[in-house]
Amino acid sequence: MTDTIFALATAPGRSAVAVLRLSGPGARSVLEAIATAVPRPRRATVRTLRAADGGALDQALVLWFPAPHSYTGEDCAELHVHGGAGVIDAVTAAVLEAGPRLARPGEFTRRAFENGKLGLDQAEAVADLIEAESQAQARQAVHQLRGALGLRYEGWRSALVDALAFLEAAVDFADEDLPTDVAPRAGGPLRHILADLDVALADAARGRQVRDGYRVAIIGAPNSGKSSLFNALVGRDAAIVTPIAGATRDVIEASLTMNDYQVVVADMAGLRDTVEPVEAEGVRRARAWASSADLRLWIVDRSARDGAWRQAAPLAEPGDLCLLNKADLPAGADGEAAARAAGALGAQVLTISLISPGFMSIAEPLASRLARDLAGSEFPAATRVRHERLLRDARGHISRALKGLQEPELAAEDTRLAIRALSRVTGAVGTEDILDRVFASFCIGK
Ligand SMILES: Nc1nc2c(ncn2[C@@H]2O[C@H](COP(=O)(O)OP(=O)(O)OP(=O)(O)O)[C@@H](O)[C@H]2O)c(=O)[nH]1
Ligand SMILES: [Mg+2]
Repeated sequence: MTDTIFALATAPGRSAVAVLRLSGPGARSVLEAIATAVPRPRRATVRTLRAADGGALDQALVLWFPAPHSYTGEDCAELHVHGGAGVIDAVTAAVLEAGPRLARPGEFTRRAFENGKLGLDQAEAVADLIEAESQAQARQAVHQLRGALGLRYEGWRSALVDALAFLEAAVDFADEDLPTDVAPRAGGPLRHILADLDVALADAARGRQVRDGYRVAIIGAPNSGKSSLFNALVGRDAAIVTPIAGATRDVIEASLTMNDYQVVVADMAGLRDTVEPVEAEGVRRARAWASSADLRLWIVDRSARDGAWRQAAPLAEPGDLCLLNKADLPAGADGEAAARAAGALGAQVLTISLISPGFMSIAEPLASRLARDLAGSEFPAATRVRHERLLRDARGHISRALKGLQEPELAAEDTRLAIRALSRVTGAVGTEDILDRVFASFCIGK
């Protein structure tokens, strides 16, 4: 028997309306205690909420969702009260007195999952939707919440079950006069799914880039203007800018929205060989962050002639943006040398100046780079590392099954393992520890 849980579902603080939620077998008796009677199902009804001593607490909108037609699948109620701390506290006290306990983070959605209202992928989408900062993140999460991701996995799963039927027939009726080519018939569907999974895996990185933010690293020699660029991008003096080389040591991250996408930009230490331990650690962290970033803005002091730009060259990748900065100063030899190296690598080269506003035109190339990398990625088959890992597992098993079709028993076992991996994405097969991990990231009241 489950207990009855209760939580504030809206953000704490002053607001026009606050929503309090209840779920569980005791929801009905709570409404009877504080709202006199239970309203008609799914009809917004105005009621005076009262404390146990009969004192009026608020004039509220009360909603009643009897099981199983509710978010959690249990008896649920919502109280839309005036959003002041005094009202919320008083109503909370009255509700708790009537029996329920406070909900843990994500507990409503966990109950919805356990009662078959949502797949695990959809429960994850609920959390993503609440966390979404950009519209692209929200679109991706809504699509997943509506079941699009689960449907794709279900399609693959059922095609695998078809393939498994051939393999099992070959095992079960090995001694009877079944056509000899029954196991190889599993090959067609298996190859088809394998190709689909390859496409999905290639797209998985983009799904994560939308969900977690597209990571942009600003790299370059000390004093080249990295912090100046960082401040210009984030629109405030977030990092210290000085003429002294080696000013920035820590990796400083900031999140911004660009063309509907969430972008995480990082300023970091200038790359150079140094024996100074703090700076050396900064350089190590900068290299690590930059090499796992989705894009690098490689900034070069075009007026310099000391060759310091070379330190960043090994980190640069095709498609990165190389920015020849300080175009307002007379050109040194470094600008041209760096431009040649970057061009040879397949990086795009732009000349800018961060102190003359007219030269600062990096927003446009950055936006088109984002569009190129992320467009069409809003509905990928994997939006979390968890999905990607399971896709990879399934792919491995299918490819083994394909190689071993002459031994249908082993191929059948591999196919079963692939089915299991895909079923884990929606939680059709799952273990407690995965559930605990997924729901731990939720906020209370959801
Ligand atoms: N003339 C000129 N100076 C610039 C330009 N961009 C940055 N600077 C100056 O160059 C100096 C270094 O700039 P920062 O942005 O601190 O450089 P950094 O790459 O972050 O330096 P470190 O953190 O030490 O690695 C500062 O004095 C800036 O004002 C530019 O386009 N033209
Ligand atoms: Mg700096």
